[in-house]
Amino acid sequence: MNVLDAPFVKGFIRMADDGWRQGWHERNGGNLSYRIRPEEIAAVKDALTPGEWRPIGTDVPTLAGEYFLVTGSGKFFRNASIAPEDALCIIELDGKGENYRVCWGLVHGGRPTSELPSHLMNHAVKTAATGGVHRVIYHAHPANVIALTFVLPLTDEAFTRELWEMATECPVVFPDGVGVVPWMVPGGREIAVATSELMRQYDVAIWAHHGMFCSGPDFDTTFGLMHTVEKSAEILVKVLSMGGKRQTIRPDDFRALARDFGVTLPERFLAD
Ligand code: 2HA
Ligand code: ZN
Repeated sequence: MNVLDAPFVKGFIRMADDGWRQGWHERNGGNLSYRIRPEEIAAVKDALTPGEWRPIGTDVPTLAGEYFLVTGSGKFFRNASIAPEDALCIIELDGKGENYRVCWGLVHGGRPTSELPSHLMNHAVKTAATGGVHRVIYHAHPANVIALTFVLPLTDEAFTRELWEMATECPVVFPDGVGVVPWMVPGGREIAVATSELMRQYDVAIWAHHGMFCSGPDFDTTFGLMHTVEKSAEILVKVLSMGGKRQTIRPDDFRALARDFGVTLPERFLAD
């Protein structure tokens, strides 16, 4: 099969386009990666032309031999649907999970996303935590979440509680809460380790003064999670701009919601 005809590639490109249209991907901002299923890679095997092995910059032994579809470093989400063979690539990991090689895409050269260490370490943590159900890691630069990192305390507790309060659906969509990474230099192993530590507990990690990472089992769920968190952040920005909350959802309201919707909300996010 032609790579561009594969349903997982079409789903990936649609998600990249949707993120661009939301305004989350100025210039080359953001990156997306998908852990390809064995039967999906088998279907496009004839179209793959493996290049040279290169170091990932970290090691992910539990992902050895796996294939990923990822955005390219310096590539624009805006172009993902117009020139996918230039903006995207399929990479294969070696038997130790220390090196990768490009097997398709990046036809004008280049490398996978600059955030490859964070993507792959997050994939490793989430794949283990979900018994293999996990597939998608998404990094975007949504303005309202970023704005809040200049105003709220940079703690998991503050961000989780404030975001939950801004829309009743939030505790149901992300009952585990959200994690916050303090400002760090992007692109390297250090921020990848900090992010993947948070991903053990959460499906969302906010990078202070930079953006957000979301994880999920498919494109819809992962995009929907980014969308829900950013919408909630937008409401909070509006509320703060109108002089702050006069009333809100109270801890006992959250407990009642959790009971009816069958989710467990950690009490550490429900302090009075
Ligand atoms: O430019 O978003 O974090 C891609 C990025 C780096
Ligand atoms: Zn970024």
